[in-house]
Amino acid sequence: METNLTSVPTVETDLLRGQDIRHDIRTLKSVGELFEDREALAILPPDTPAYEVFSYLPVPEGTTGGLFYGITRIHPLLVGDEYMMTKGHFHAQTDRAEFYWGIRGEGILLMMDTRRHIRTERVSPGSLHYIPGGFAHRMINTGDTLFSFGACWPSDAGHDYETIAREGFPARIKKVNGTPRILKTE
Ligand code: M6P
Ligand code: ZN
Repeated sequence: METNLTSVPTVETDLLRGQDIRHDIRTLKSVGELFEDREALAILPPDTPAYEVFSYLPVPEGTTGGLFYGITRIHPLLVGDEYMMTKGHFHAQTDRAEFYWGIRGEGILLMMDTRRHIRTERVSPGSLHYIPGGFAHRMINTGDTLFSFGACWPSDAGHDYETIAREGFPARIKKVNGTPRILKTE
């Protein structure tokens, strides 16, 4: 008996294609509150794309035992002297871990545990990063080109954005004399 092959998504370097792929564009307007320099933010067009997320969510959000896959592309933008970054989040199910890996360009992974201790890793094409449960995570584009990274996380992890929106991370990544610096703020 013959049966049809199921069509699957395709990964093309830092693009995810297929009928079940979600594509979200986050504009400067939606991430503006992350940045320290509000005057620098005010002169940039609010609808400028800040970063894009392609995601493949093959099971419903919240499913135990499933996995999600994503590719994020952070545009090379500076708000004042601060590099473009993701919002960053803890997982709603705090013990859930995640893998990130570098695909294109250069960046920094900023992680923070619940005691607000930070850990940073340099991200470049091919680098692999394990984010343990209980660590908030944010990616920062520290280069002059598009920075893309992959992600794989449990489908019941969820996103807690509120804690970061309220308390932030205790470090900012800025361009100082032409190079990225990790500046602790507390
Ligand atoms: C990765 C994953 C996603 C996340 C995205 C953007 O692809 O961690 O879960 O949504 O990065 O990061 P954030 O949600 O923090 O803006
Ligand atoms: Zn995550």
